[in-house]
Amino acid sequence: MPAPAGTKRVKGVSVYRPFVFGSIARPIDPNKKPPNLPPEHTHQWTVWVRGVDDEDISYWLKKVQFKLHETYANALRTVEGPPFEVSETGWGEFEIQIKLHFVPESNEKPQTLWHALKLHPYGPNAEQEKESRTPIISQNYEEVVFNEPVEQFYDILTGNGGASSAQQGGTKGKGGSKSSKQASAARGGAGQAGQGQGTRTAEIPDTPTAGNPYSRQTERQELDRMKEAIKTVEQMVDQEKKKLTEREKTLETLRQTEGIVVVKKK
Ligand code: SLL
Repeated sequence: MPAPAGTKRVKGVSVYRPFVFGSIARPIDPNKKPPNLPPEHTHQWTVWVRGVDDEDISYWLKKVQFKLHETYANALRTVEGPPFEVSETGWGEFEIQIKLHFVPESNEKPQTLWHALKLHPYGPNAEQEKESRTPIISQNYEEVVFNEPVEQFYDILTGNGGASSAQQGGTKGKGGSKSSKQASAARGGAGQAGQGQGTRTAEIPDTPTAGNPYSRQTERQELDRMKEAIKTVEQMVDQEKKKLTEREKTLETLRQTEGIVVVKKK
């Protein structure tokens, strides 16, 4: 029996789409505090889900639900279109539940992730940053993986193929004024060449094109950058190891010459 329309899956294919989620928080200047704000609210913050480099992701992401701490009125905030973000004020840090709802053509269940809202500086420059009221940004990169997407969603994801996807692409592009051709390229599509009756393919193009940063070339560059970064980290680890060995030597010498008793911390 043939699969019902809209449920036939593209076998053996996984499509990845990157995005970022995170938050920015700023302390409220007590001298400029709006009078209607509860006195205990010390920070203003925004939490978001967006495309890398603010790329439009509304062709696959339909709706985002942010579940705030129960101390907030109407803790469940539903954002029906981009920008997928919520701005609030408050006094405390907490975990925000983020539920991603995909476009209906995807036939996919929602996915949930968590973001730890950060209000206070952390790390080595925390004191300085507190002093200067530096905004606290906490952002994560993520990829959603669509395993064996249904055909019509695959077409939307890749900007590939027939009239149906061009039409869907056009209506999905809430984000702005992209022509359907641009919108389709911006999808990171496999088949810019395959306007019309292209065969379905998950091939990544060799070089990037306007609006489509995903290519073998960018992939190679990214790998090179990672290799460089690994080298640097290895060098740093080596240096730290050397320092440690030196310190242990010095300690040993001190122990022997001064008769110092070293108390080990538990
Ligand atoms: C804490 N576990 O104790 C956390 C909870 C909750 C923060 C933080 C609510 C603001 C409002 C607000 O800032 N909640 O009153 O609407 O730190």
